[in-house]
Amino acid sequence: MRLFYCLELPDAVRNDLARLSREFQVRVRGGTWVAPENLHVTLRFLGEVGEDLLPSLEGLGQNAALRVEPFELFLDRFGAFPHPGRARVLWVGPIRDSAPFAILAQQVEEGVQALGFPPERRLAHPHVTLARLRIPQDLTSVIGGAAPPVLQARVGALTLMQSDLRPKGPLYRPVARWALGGGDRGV
Ligand code: 3AM
Repeated sequence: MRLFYCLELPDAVRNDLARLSREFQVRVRGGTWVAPENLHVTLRFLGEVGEDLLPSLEGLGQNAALRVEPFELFLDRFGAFPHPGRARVLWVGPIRDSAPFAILAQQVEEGVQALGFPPERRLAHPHVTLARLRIPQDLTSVIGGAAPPVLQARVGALTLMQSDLRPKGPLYRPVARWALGGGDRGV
């Protein structure tokens, strides 16, 4: 199974992001746009994983989720990876660093490395991918010309998500979900 840890977003925030995405779709050609129901914040991509690892991955998620209380993630800037001048990924994210996000990401990273996953070299950067561009584009003026987003998402849980790749786009299904700071939200 293909898995990743992520933060799910409230419906209202996904709806707002979907509207912003549609505005960009008019101006940016050649992108693969993330479906509104799939908009999320990735913490750690795991890739293809054997089912035998699930209990360990679930224990890890539970432990990590206990380390932080529910928090507000601001989504107040547009950006691009690797950079706007040569964009491959268009995203929305916070202007300021998010300490709870960084703690969660670090907990998960340490946990997966302890399970034998190779280290993720890049620091996890909180973002919601809106689009991926097969051919890199200069989005400097598109991003610079857009009114900054003013969104805020209440993050109450950590999710282990399964991704099934299909020709019409991935299908995401939560495998497990843990309330931040404890409690039980189930799936
Ligand atoms: O939320 P984003 O878009 O940053 O790009 C994929 C997405 O991240 C990423 O995992 C998230 C859920 O699919 N992803 C997909 N394949 C990947 C890979 N081989 C990958 N990240 C790293 N390596």
